[in-house]
Amino acid sequence: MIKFIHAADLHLDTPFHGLKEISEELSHVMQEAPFQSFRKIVDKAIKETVDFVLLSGDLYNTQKINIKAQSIFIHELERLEQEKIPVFLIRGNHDFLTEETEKLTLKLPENVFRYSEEVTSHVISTKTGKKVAVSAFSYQRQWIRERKIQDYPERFEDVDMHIGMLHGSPDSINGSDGNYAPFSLAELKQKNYDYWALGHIHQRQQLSSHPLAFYPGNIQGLHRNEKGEKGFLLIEWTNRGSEIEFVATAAIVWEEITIDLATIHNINQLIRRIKEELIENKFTENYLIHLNIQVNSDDDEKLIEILQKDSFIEDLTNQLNLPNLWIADIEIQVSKVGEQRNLEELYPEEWEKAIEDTKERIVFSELTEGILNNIANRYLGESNTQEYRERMIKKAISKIYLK
Ligand SMILES: [Mn+2]
Repeated sequence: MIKFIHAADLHLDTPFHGLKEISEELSHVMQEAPFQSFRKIVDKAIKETVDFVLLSGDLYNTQKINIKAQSIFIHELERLEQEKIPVFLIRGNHDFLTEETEKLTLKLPENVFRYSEEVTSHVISTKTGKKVAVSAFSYQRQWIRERKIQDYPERFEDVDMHIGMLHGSPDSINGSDGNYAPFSLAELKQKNYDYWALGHIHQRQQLSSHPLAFYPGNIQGLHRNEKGEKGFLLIEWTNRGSEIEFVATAAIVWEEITIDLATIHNINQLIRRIKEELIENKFTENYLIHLNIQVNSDDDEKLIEILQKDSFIEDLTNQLNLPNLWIADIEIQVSKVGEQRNLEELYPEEWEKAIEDTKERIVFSELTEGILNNIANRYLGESNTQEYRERMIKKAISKIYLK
């Protein structure tokens, strides 16, 4: 049996700038969160006495060198070195290494195999004498449009297990946007490897069962679109079958709740309702909550006004009084507009067309230039996707009705 850990997308030095506006404490907690998650991965590697650890790219959030982040990361790798656990790592599109940044990169401990931009293979022997080959490459620039998959050698015949590490996205998920070392399932299959340790896509998923190919997802949710448990995969592999276990390590989990204001008549009821919802879902400790509030134009105006105040998040957090639970933001969604004659009814075709036009990336970008794009990137690390544009348009429509 060969036992190993597969993690990816550590994004250790993510800045979480905008969170300072919510709370200093939260900003600090979030900055520490990816490191804490990685520490737990190392703890588990040692506890389980794994044969090796695979880190499939985006170890850091940017290619800018952050000495402190490097030092903490290396300190953890040294703990693995003391236990004689080898580490295989690659750089991804976020933390690609150039000749320039290489000069400022701290030396990694002896147990670490770091890959260069050429696909190369390292072979090790595990404690029980099993031979394992690991083939991989690192990014040296942000975008890799070549099909690097074609440079991977075919499965070595003289090893017990052959693993491919690849930071990239498959054609099936990627569509036409092949900027991240695109590959197809057929290409993976052709290599005849035993396991593909993928990285880049932050949503945990199994891409294939023959060969085994997994994205473990990132180790800490970075924004509200990265909800739920985050962590790594622990694999016990034999050539007859494998056990693959997901282990949650994220220090803070992003979640979302929705409250309907229709049955709520005062602030105390609202706070109680939110608290109940959090407790019911067990979102009580180490959670960062995105709160949706559905309102109707008939709902109490004063209550809606309070919800829109910047200070409300802080007041609410204090009132909830749950340890290590933060409300990240409040989104007011207008579900009905009551009796009021609205634009949508008065000019249905124009309304429809305006919304459709606005959904287009270019129109949206022009309209929101310097406002939404900046805020979104700085605040939540969001990018200008279809989903994001639709959400922002919905939010803007709510604002019209709420005045
Ligand atoms: Mn990533």
